[in-house]
Amino acid sequence: MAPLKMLLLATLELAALTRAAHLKFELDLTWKKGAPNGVERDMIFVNDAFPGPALIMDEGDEVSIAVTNHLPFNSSVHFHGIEQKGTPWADGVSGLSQWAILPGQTYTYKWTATQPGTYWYHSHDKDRIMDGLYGAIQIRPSSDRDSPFSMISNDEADIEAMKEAEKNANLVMLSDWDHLTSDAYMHALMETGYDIFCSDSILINGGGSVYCKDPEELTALQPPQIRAVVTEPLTDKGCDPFMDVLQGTWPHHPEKLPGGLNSGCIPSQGANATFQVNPDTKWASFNFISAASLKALTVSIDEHPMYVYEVDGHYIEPQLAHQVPIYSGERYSVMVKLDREPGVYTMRVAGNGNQVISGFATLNYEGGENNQRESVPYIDYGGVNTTASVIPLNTTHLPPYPAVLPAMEADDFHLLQLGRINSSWEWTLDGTAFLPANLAAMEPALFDRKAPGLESALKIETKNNTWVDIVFQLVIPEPTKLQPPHPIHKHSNKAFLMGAGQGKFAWNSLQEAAAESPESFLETPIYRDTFLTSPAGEAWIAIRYHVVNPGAFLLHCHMETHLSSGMGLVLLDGVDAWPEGAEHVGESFFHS
Ligand SMILES: *[C@@H]1O[C@H](CO)[C@@H](O)[C@H](O)[C@H]1NC(C)=O
Ligand SMILES: *[C@@H]1O[C@H](CO)[C@@H](O)[C@H](O)[C@H]1NC(C)=O
Ligand SMILES: *[C@@H]1O[C@H](CO)[C@@H](O)[C@H](O)[C@H]1NC(C)=O
Ligand SMILES: *[C@@H]1O[C@H](CO)[C@@H](O)[C@H](O)[C@H]1NC(C)=O
Ligand SMILES: *[C@@H]1O[C@H](CO)[C@@H](O)[C@H](O)[C@H]1NC(C)=O
Ligand SMILES: *[C@@H]1O[C@H](CO)[C@@H](O)[C@H](O)[C@H]1NC(C)=O
Ligand SMILES: [Cu+2]
Repeated sequence: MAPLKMLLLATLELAALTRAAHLKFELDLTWKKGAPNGVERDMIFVNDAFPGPALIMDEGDEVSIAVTNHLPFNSSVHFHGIEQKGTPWADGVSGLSQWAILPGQTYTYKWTATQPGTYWYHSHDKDRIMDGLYGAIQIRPSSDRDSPFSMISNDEADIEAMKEAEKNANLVMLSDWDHLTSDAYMHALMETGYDIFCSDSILINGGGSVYCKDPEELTALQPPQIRAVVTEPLTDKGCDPFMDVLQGTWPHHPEKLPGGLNSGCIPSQGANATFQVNPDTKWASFNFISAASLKALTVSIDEHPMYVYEVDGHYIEPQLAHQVPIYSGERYSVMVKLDREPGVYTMRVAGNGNQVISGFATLNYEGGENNQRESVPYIDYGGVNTTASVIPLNTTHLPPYPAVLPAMEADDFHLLQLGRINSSWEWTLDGTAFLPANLAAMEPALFDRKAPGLESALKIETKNNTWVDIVFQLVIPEPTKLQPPHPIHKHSNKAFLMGAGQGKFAWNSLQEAAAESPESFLETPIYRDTFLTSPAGEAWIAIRYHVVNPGAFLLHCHMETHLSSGMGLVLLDGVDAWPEGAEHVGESFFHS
């Protein structure tokens, strides 16, 4: 056997060496019936799969991805976290980087896999992520990249095993799932006036179930800090009751609430995803991607500590944790040692604060199928640690590896006021101006950044090769006590989280703030593409980014209902170096 295996390996390596740097993918979008959690509904499939197929490539590859829209509505596909340097036509936001792809049309996205790591693709039209349009992207690092695995173990064999595990990573798409289509879900918000954020299931790689439990039991599982505000019992779906502290005092129409949406749980069963691992490989990598539309999540794998080594597609100095919080759009890749007795271990993905709910998958050791022992959880059904020795990931300590630093000072400063506007469910990034509701039907801003449709939009214009600071200030009017943490996603290149603080940001620049309130600033800024605002009352976070890629990009909350209701703005980046003739280039990617 051995010589054969070696031969096979040799052939594979040769294949890798001679492999074309151009990769072609085709994604075919269709609208069909499916039942990921046992309940049938209309949903989106990509190449007949849900989630869509993973796009796996190597650093440096040039990829072309032909998306054919067989859906009964407009669409586009965004490649989340891909910097699109020099390819602003391929960012996939209709109204900004391209015309929408009409039913029957094909648009070919072309970009270069410049940065290794874990990314994903998803719909960027209305809130169609809720209908299932998403899939993973993995860009495997080139062999000369310095990896941080020697900070996990100094044993050469271990480091080699981790590199192999990274290459053959288990891509884990986490999502929340609803029995209503995205249109029906949004309609329920508009009709009732409520901010509804209740899901039927948590799915792991598209598999899950509806679990119903006694409301009393669910209420007891709610994290204590949330319980302090949400004093009434949860519903039988583990969802928050409609209280003024959460919803404010705008007009509401409870009689228009669809049955089963916030309460009225009916159990159903789908499959649990399984991850087969071979303990001989010693290490396994799990690359978590949150495609959740509404839910904050926490992940853990029973009895398996995780070394978090990559955040939003960038290496960090590995951090040991037993549970990792993950918000919409974020990615965390973790290295796990396969040193437990062969058996079956549960992966748990629980709601983190805004619903008591869980989804499950299993880690199956080869040769452990007959082991009947139940694995011991680090977290319960509500996402709370089961013992005091459980280590949560410290999300303010994620040093990039190798170190990446922002400029010491920025050229430009923007302070945004985040909050609800006009109703419980409508959100804004700055208090007044909205992202135009008809964005997807507009002429792309990339083609004409002075287009009349953009006039009313909230936007930030920048010059190329400048550094820009943006502060996100939460505004919490009485009687509401909380805002959900907003995962703010920046398209194109990554940014730095510089600091965070309570109360009002009372300065005119980050330099000024850092001088007066140094404790609010991170010693090691965090380098990523999704930034979480604080859930704890009036508070702010500050980010800094380098403008390197002229084009029209979105900055927005990744909670689908928030983005749909207006929580986004347009970054017109590098207007002094704006691409010439963008329209002609853009049109060339379409074919019927
Ligand atoms: C999935 O895993 C959970 C937790 O272990 C279990 O309760 C449930 O029955 C499993 N579902 C299926 C279909 O096996
Ligand atoms: C969970 O962790 C917290 C903080 O470390 C600790 O105070 C608490 O007791 C833990 N919960 C349990 C059930 O041990
Ligand atoms: C988390 O990291 C920050 C930044 O390094 C540090 O100040 C803080 O003490 C850490 N928190 C915990 C609980 O370790
Ligand atoms: C809020 O509602 C008022 C009254 O209907 C309307 O004039 C205004 O445009 C709305 N604000 C936004 C930002 O949509
Ligand atoms: C679909 O896109 C076209 C062309 O961009 C636009 O005219 C139309 O209004 C869009 N349809 C919807 C329902 O948004
Ligand atoms: C924009 O600035 C970046 C950083 O200096 C530079 O690499 C890039 O070439 C510039 N782009 C254009 C189109 O000038
Ligand atoms: Cu939000």
